[in-house]
Amino acid sequence: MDKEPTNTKDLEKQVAAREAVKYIRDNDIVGLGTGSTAYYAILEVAELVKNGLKIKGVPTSEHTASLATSLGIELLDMNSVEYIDVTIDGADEFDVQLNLIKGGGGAHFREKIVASLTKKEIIIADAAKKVDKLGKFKVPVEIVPLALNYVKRALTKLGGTGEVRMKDGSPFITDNHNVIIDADFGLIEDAAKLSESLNQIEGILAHGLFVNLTAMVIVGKGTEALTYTK
Ligand code: ABF
Repeated sequence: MDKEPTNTKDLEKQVAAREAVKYIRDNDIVGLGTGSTAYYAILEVAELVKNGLKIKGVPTSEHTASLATSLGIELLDMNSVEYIDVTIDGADEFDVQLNLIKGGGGAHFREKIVASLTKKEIIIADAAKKVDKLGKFKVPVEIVPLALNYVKRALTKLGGTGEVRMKDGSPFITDNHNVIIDADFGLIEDAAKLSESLNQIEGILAHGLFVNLTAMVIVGKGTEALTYTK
């Protein structure tokens, strides 16, 4: 990817990223998100490190880990921290309650662990990610392959239909060596309730509904940064 935006949407992502990094302080442990929006935040964090801030990063994917390392950001394993001060990550959709659908990039398991460790979870997005009701974007569900057919039937009972995510003609395999079903539940009336139901299904490692995990969402709109809080 280019370090400088080449279109309006990427400019909006950079605008949101530059606003989000204002919340980072010296000696912070920073969760590093995954995706094309979080990419701009990682570039900004690398600039802070170059300017002398003593920041350590916890990556949410192997891709983010290699990008951050290449930019000179020292990384920590999520098992080596008891909390993360600030995380900056992307999302596929967010609503007015700051509930999210994440996982379009297949990283939502590690993103959810990092978010659960994080004191201030900041989501950055372009304006198109804001929705009245979650669900137009299908809910990514990471599944242990051994349990695939059991989980697929359980999802159907919950009203969610979907097929295994494919990439280049084969099942997409996550960093954690699992597969993903992008489950279509239609527009979701109660994200918290559906999240709880999905949490009960054995064999699901993580799903992409992020409920009550987000402190704020920062949206780039043109050259302006709009901040949504609860
Ligand atoms: C990651 O970035 C995922 O959770 C989410 O699905 C994706 C959004 O990607 P992008 O920023 O490229 O739209 O956080």
